[in-house]
Amino acid sequence: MHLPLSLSSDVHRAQNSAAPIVALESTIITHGMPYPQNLQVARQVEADVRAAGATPATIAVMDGTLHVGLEDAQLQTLAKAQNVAKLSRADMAACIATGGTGATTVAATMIAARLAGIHVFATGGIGGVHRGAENTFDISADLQELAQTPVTVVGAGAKAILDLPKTFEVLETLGVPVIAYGQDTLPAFWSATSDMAAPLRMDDPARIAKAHLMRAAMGLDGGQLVANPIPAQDQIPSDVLAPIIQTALDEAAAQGITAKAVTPFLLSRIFELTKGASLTANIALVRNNARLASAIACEISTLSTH
Ligand code: PSU
Ligand code: MN
Repeated sequence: MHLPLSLSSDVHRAQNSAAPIVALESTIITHGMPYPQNLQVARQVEADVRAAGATPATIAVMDGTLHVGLEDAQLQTLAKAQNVAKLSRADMAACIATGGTGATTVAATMIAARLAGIHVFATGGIGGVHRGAENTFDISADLQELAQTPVTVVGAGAKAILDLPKTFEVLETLGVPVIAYGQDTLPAFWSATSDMAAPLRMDDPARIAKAHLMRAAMGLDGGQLVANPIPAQDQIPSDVLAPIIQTALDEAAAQGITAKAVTPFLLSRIFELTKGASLTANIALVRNNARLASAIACEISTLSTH
């Protein structure tokens, strides 16, 4: 079976010259942020990657084709679209096979990045173990993907709507390296720090690049999670957010929100309850992650060609 995979002209050019490429996801555009900020952020993050010396490859399925690198018109279509599918490992192939359109989550973006030979991917924060997972069993497929697909994912840790200690326990069980960038504690998405000690710490993109390549040299499956703290001036302290997250969680439970709808519901309620402050912080952290991912991608391409 032939896979309809389309590279943008920029990504194609970068691939041919072994230049650094950074994968970007599209669920954050369709399900993570409201229009029109989602479109502005998608364009801004691509510009941040270029300014840092790498080529951006935003990934999505459109009309049955897996796109690695989107043209601006395609970004606009996605940003404005209603009811776009949110694709993960389970439903990505079915969407492509049936000619559908869908945005890629962290898991699906990692799969596409691997197919296109891209080593590094920037997002906001990965999915993980939801609070109350002992009853709902709601654990993001992002975690299993990190255990099996060799892509280094740069995020501000996992989203703080989750049960963060359980999320990091599962990553440890799955053998996923979690590397805090520049600090000893794990970041907590909208907040730069937490009381959780980081399993690994690195202060330099070149080291992260070497660790990525060493895993490949050892034949280890799976990727790395780089937990990059939001810049201190952009963060929202966790004690300010805690009651707001709790309100959003209570509303989700009362309204019977389940499965894929949980994360988008919580993010949009927290946006409303913080009067937009959560979105401002989310934008700052995504841009920060795109810059670090670009630096890592540049180091990987230097190390690979010498
Ligand atoms: N980072 C953000 N906002 C988002 C996401 C990441 O700043 O909306 C998305 C990613 O696509 C991630 C998904 O894979 O949230 C997690 O969804 P779930 O909890 O349903 O697995
Ligand atoms: Mn889920």
